[in-house]
Amino acid sequence: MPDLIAIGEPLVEFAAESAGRLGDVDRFRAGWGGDTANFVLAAARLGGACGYVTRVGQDSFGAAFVAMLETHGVDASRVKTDAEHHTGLYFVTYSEEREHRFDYVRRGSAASHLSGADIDLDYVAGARVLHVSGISQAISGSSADAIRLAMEIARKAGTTVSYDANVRPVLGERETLRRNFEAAVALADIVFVSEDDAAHLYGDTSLETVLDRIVGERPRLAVAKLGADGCLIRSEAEERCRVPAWRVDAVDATGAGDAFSAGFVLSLLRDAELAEAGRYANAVGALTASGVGAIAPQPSHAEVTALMDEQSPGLR
Ligand code: KDG
Repeated sequence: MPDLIAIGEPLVEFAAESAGRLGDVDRFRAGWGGDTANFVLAAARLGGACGYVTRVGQDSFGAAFVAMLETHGVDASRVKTDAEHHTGLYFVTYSEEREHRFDYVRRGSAASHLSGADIDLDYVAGARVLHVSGISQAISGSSADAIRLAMEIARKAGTTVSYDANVRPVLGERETLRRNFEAAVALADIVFVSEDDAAHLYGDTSLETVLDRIVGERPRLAVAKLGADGCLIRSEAEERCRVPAWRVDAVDATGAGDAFSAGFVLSLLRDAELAEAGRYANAVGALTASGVGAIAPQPSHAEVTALMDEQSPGLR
């Protein structure tokens, strides 16, 4: 049984190799993305025992995705192949100012047909951590139901529930995304948000207040991912901890937040203190942002500790 499982949608990724709009760029690097897939692969690369739950199409993409999971040691026994629907994909382009844009081909995808029937209760209950996200909820009503079921099972079984808001405005109305977020917060133990997530859901409300409100509900931890500014952790013990970022040359932030969350959760599983988990997660996110694509640049545990030792000897 894996320690850590995630549920959601994997995507074939085409990441632009130069700045420009879709249509102007002529070279794309093919890879993999999908926020929960990014999470689970990052955790596996860092040494975690992981499993993934999803539906892929009965197409070359689906078969290649399963093979890729297996190559990385991720349990794919709960990945179903759907003969009727395709595996989703997306293009990543960016402007000269490094503003990223995602264009998806995912409507009606195999993963958007996830439902409660795809959730193996014992698999969820047997894991130490379940990780899901706002994207997993937003891709369809049946997927949102499946996520809710999995979170409820995890909660009853004492499996830690990790939830990343990952708000994608293109996937739904603000009200629906906020409802999904609040439903998940009521069932989660650890909640991750970015500044953009918080701003889209709660407008001008300060990030500190958003974190306080989250911890005022059920979660014992709320973590704001601040990219080049590191992270801010709020615990139920009313402790606030700001952890600065490591210095790297960032090239492409796609998936860096998902890898951050994986590093944070894995670090806690390894009994790290909060600040230590924040430092480790910042290093995982920073190294992921140093290469093109969501999954290809994800670091190993040794690469993460090497960065930490190089920039702050003796302090992990
Ligand atoms: O966090 C990165 C993800 O957003 C990216 O890999 C694609 O899952 C994706 C999505 O739905 O945006």
